[in-house]
Amino acid sequence: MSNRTVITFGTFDVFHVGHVRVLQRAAALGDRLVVGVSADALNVAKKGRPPVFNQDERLEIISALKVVDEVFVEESLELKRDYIIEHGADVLVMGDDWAGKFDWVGDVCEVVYLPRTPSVSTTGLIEHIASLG
Ligand code: C2G
Repeated sequence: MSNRTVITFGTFDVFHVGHVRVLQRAAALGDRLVVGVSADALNVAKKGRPPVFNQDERLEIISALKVVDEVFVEESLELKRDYIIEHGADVLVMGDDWAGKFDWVGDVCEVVYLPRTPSVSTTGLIEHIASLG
């Protein structure tokens, strides 16, 4: 089908190659990629700490990528279905660290979980950088 819209979500803090690969693979599943970037407050609620880069900076980074067509702030995980409908998404893509967690939106769109890129994570990078002293 033409004009297939893909939507994905993430914090994308301390942007790395795992992030760019999941976005490229998500974009390849359709014609248009919309990205919900987690709000700073959502991050504090989920992970107990604010991101290194604030939401305006993370939105600026994600919107500069050529595979990304549109970005918005994700305020709550529970609003996922509303965001999907609002952006007319045909498929939700998430990394497989979320496998099964968003199957409940399967009534409004297809749900695909992609394998994570091994051996790279924001937490690992923060620890690595801190260890450099
Ligand atoms: N990712 C990946 N490989 C890695 C690290 C991350 O494929 N080595 C993917 C994740 O699976 C996710 C995306 O990159 O699909 C963004 O990762 P995070 O910033 O860690 O996203 P998260 O904080 O889990 O936020 O609504 C859900 C949340 O907004 C997801």
